[in-house]
Amino acid sequence: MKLIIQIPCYNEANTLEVALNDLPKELDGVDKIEYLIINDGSKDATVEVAKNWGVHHIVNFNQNKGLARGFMAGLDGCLRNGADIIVNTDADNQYCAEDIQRLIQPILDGEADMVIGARPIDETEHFSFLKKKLQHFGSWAVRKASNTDVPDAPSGFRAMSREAAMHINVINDYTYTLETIVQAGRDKIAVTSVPVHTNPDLRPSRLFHGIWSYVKKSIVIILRAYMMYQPLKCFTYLSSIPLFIGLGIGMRFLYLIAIGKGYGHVQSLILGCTLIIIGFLTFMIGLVSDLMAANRRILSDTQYHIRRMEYDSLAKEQEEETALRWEPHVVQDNSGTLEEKKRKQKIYNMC
Ligand SMILES: Nc1nc2c(ncn2[C@@H]2O[C@H](COP(=O)(O)OP(=O)(O)O)[C@@H](O)[C@H]2O)c(=O)[nH]1
Ligand SMILES: [Mg+2]
Repeated sequence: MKLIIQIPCYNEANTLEVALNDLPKELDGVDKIEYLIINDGSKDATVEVAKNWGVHHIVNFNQNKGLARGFMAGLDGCLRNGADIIVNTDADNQYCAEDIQRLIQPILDGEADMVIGARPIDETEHFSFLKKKLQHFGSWAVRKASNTDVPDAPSGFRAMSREAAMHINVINDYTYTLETIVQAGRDKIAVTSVPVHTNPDLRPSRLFHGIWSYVKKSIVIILRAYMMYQPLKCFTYLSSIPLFIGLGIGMRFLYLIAIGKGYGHVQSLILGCTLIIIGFLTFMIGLVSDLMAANRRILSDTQYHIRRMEYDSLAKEQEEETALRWEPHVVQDNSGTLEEKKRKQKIYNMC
């Protein structure tokens, strides 16, 4: 059983070493632990700190691409290198690394494929009152959208089985935390949560740029993810509003005609008809989106099988290679087709 602990980093030279020093060197039920950092175009000495510390893998972006893409690139690096379990934690040492055993236990026991570390949000001193409320609200919305019972959805401290990681796709650029839970819940991946501890704050959050930008981005991410998975339900709810108002106005018009007072109410007839048409078109968009969602399901199934074939053979190659040589190596950005990835894989082997 191989565990890879990944840490997304953007300008984390000051705190990364503290976070790395706290990581466990051995765990029950795990034969091998490796460490991977994702350097997302840092302008400081993040990579040097990671190299000097001796992390096994560095996924390197020359330019900042955002946490969500960094997270996905990290998963890619972990899967290539044969991780059976992947743990994600933060470079500012926010999460207590001693809880990693607790985090991976449900996966080792075969009870879950994704485990989210739930922080004691109300007891966290450096979270403002508003941030605490927003985190609770975000978690509630994610629970509704994902049909799971995750108490702390924005938590970045999480463990994933190899299988779950191969199913995950993040399409927004901001954060992976909310979307991955909606995806996992809707794809019927077993998601659970365990309580975890946090460490004192080493620096302020870089992702929380004020209430409104946080709320706006979170709402868009949750709605988008929900629409991807439940488009018919979503558009049916949306279409029902103009449809019922339009029908109400239309009935009133018919009633007025019936009692001989229809004259002079043509405007309400036009409004009623317009609302009914809008409602009908919205419902039709729901039907089309539902067909697209069916296609997306087939595509993601195909992607999963391709990933499985690719990652399993790459992981085997990596194992043979690292048996000959052990030193930190740089994984380049590997977006693109399977063939392109294989070409890049050669570059990666030579680094
Ligand atoms: N890849 C990547 N990671 C980032 C970026 N911004 C922040 N991070 C990392 O995401 C993690 C959480 O960021 P942090 O500022 O602590 O946000 P918090 O979770 O709100 O406390 C840290 O490990 C950061 O280094 C980014 O633009 N790209
Ligand atoms: Mg933090």
